[in-house]
Amino acid sequence: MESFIRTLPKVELHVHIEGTLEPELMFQLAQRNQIALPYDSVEAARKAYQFTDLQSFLDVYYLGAQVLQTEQDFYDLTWAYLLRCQQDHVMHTEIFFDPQTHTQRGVAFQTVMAGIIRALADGEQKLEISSRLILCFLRHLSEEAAFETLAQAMSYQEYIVGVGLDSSEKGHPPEKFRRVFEQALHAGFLTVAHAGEEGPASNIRDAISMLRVSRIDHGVQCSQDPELVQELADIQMPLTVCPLSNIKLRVFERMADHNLVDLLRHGLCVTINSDDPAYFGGYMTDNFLAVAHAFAVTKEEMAAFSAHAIRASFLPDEEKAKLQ
Ligand code: ES4
Ligand code: ZN
Repeated sequence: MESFIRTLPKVELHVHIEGTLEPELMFQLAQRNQIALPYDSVEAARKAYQFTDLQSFLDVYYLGAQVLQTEQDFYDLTWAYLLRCQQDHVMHTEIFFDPQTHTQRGVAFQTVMAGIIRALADGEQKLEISSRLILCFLRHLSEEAAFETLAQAMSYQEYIVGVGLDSSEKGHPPEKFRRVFEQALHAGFLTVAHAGEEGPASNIRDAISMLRVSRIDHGVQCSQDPELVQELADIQMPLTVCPLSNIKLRVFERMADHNLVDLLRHGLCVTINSDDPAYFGGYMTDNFLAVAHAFAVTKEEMAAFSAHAIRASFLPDEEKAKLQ
């Protein structure tokens, strides 16, 4: 099983590029940009990555992102992630980025885009890894701020396939961004949203009905609402589940308590993803292995997670066919 998982061709649909910032690169960039970090060493940073819930993680994640200043920083960040994709047999990846985390600090939208896009182009050329970019609005910020960010994205439609919603779920329901998503959909962006990570199952229903999402990010709280689980199976709404993330943020106490295998066996389009691998202790292969270790799953079931990800990706059908 272990070697089967290592070489299994994978597709990642839920990774925040800022969440791939390893402490080693964080220290390198802090030095390059003359930015002080609240950690004495790489080891101290890793030791500080102990979270009790989503917010306790987000505080650390936004702090780390401050070292990202120049186009080259965003290139280095993205390139390092793509090299990890190569190791993990990730053939295609759909990457979230949080422009507001950077524009709020005075880093230009253009700087963020240019660095990421250049690395993704190199990834296609040199590593044969295909990719798409999804812009996430920070849901703890205002609707107005999201509209401003969407306006900036309009000149990059060639490079941004969709928009999403991340950051603090509690107190910031999908409804808050209904009008922003309407405008994004009208402009031709696909939509996704983090929903039912630590927020209620109703957020999943509302993301589908109000934000017209093509996928639900996380979605594991659907189990609170058995009728919703059946509907998700009926409409084959993809869930981008992040097993190690859910353990680190205490959505589930132990991997054996996770519901992704139950949901898979119930016929849902479940996928496995890494979320913020530098903070949660593992990339794609680590997430697949953690699931296989905790459950009596077959190789066919593990392969189904990959098949679902191909189907749920935003690639055109011809490109999907090549991955199968
Ligand atoms: C995130 Cl795990 C998670 N949830 C919500 N927003 C996020 N941004 C980065 N990681
Ligand atoms: Zn996420």
